[in-house]
Amino acid sequence: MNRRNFLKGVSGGLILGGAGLPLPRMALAIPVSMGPAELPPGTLESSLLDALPGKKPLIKRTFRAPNYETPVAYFNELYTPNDAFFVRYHLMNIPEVAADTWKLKLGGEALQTPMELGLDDLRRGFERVELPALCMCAGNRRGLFQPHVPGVQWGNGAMGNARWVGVRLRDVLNKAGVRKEALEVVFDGVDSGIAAYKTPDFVKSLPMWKALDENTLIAFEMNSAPLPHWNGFPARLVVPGWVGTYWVKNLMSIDVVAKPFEGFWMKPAYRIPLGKFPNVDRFITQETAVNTPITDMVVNSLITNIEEDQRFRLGQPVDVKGVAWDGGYGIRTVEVSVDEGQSWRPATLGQDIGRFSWRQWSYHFKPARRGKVTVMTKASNRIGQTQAAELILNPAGYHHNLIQKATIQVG
Ligand SMILES: Nc1nc2c(c(=O)[nH]1)N[C@H]1C(S)=C(S)[C@@H](COP(=O)(O)O)O[C@H]1N2
Ligand SMILES: [Mo]
Repeated sequence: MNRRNFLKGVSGGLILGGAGLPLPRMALAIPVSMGPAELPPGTLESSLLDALPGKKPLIKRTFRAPNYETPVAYFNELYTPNDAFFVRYHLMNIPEVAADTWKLKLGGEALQTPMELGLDDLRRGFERVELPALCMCAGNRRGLFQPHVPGVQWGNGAMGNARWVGVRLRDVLNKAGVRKEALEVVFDGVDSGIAAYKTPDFVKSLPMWKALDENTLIAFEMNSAPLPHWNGFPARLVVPGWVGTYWVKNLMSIDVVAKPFEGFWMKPAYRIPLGKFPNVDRFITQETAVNTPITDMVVNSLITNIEEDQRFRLGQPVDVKGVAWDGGYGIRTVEVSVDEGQSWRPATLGQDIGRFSWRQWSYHFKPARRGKVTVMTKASNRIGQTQAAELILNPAGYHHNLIQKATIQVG
């Protein structure tokens, strides 16, 4: 947000954090940004801080279906608190699941033994696996695409990092037996559409290789607590490295099938044009001549502790903090420029807690002159990919990974 939005924001784009709002400590007394100023006209004004049951106030982008993003100040913590974790649904009817009667149905023509598993069967019958991983919506920062594209006008907060606990999908599938003709695994949650809106049911599929990857989990805990209802209670899929759309929540059924699954949310939704992105993880059974399902996240970074146009005194050190992530190769470097991109210096990386988690970083400098200083950040991963200098346009506004910028005022 720029200075103008900051001032007018008290009645529009900004809400002042205060005693009444349980925001993170670092956000108290400072304004909570409702998103970058570049969001389409009206987006900031129509977004509110609002709490779903059991959640802290989050930035409400839409209510029907519930789409709430996490204020960026929370991303200064390594793990995003469950009650501040973003919420993304496509459908309006999201019934609460009773843990004791819930059953996960396993079936499909390419599964040997159809079965139903309760929560205790999952907990007791399989090895428990813990994995830190970032869940990010493919459309995170969609609102920053120029020209604007339709869809939820997300700012920076459609993501969160958590420690997931569950069992390997592979172990569960192997118990039921996977036939050799198996091509994809199909996942459905309990949520459904409302007839009048005619939104197709949210059903997703994975290629066998990703479903059988040792890191793909059926998770029932996040950050040492049961999943919140809004994040998939009692169990959800965790598909590390891949965008959030595959992380099906409130799981109800898993089907192993012998044909490519043709549901609306696989085709035409969640597709990227072929050849535009360095699409590393292929989903061959779903590819067409022109497009392919979006799969792994692209390398990216975010500055988390600087408010746009924040003031610093000359001589006062500036500590820039942020996070960086990719599709699971791991972050190799984060570089920072404070001279409009002429020179770049490495940031200090935080602890490596696994290649599917985001990586914290920090950068310390003393501005040498008064006036406006732009801090730019650029992450690179271990296979040499780096952030985009120019946005790669695509119809649905996915994979926004522009080099990041935050402007400070040195006086
Ligand atoms: N059942 C169900 N699962 C779902 C969705 C949904 O609409 N219904 N949306 C997906 C999308 S697009 C994203 S980005 C993630 C978001 O996870 P979160 O709401 O826990 O943050 O959930 C995924 N799982
Ligand atoms: Mo998403």
